[in-house]
Amino acid sequence: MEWKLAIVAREDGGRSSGTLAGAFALFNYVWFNDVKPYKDLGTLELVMQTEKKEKDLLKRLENWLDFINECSEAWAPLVGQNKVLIFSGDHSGAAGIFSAISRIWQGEKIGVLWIDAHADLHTPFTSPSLNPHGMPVGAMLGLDGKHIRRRDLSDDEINVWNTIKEFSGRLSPEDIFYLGVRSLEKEEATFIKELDIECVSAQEVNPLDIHGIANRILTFFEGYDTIYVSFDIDSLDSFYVPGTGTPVPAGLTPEFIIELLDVVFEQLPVKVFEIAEYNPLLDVQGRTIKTIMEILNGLGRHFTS
Ligand SMILES: [Mn+2]
Repeated sequence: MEWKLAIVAREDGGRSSGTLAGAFALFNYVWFNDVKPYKDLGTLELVMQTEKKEKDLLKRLENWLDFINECSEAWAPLVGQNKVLIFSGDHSGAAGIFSAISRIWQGEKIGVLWIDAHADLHTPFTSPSLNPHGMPVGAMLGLDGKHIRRRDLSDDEINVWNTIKEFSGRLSPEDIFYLGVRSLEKEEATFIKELDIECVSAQEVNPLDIHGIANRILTFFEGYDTIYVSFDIDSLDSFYVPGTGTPVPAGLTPEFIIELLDVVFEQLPVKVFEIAEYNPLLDVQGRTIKTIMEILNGLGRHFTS
């Protein structure tokens, strides 16, 4: 099994344009600056959805569903048995990535380590913003949240949402571990409580106890065959990553992420590592891409084929 590099990206899931450019900027940076070992990884065919931003919820859900289907039907077969480093766009793309993972490693025990300032657990019933990038985990878990809904949906909207849930793969609440969460809406907090989802918030992270947290993650995923690490850069403190749609202060440090993921990559069968939500149009003096490259450099030894 070798690591490959891929761009699997969309940006209609968020409010600001620029996350598609972000996926390409990371790829170009690796390519033109000869960043090892990443430049030497073979690249997989890209999946990119360039639909312009829609206001209408039904249209946004339909576009998202198209992306998810392309990931699982056209892209998944190209992955073969390789491992993939993915530069993605807005975080709604994760539902497509997970649909592909569910297909590729069908029958295996699959776990998700979701590193993010947000839980991305909303549904069209509960979301205040209606941005799909706040809903990928809601889709993967097949949630509705009608009992805590902010609105009713039309029959067409419900049909598309049901299809999105069906095609986003099958994730159980006991198979996902949240790290770095610190900006929750009340509906998301309710879901985490009701579904008893494992969550280590940013406030609970003691940077001096990396091994304590690493051990919790390793114990949680004991016996799993495939781990998907979905890394939303806004899990990091906003100081390090101004170039993202929803920066949040009081987050993780790059050093912490490097040391923690070093253990995770060493000890767990990580087969997909996704870096999401980089937006170069919002960056300040290249600080964000520097942070991301620092993290990639720190983890380089795990990606040599
Ligand atoms: Mn996210």
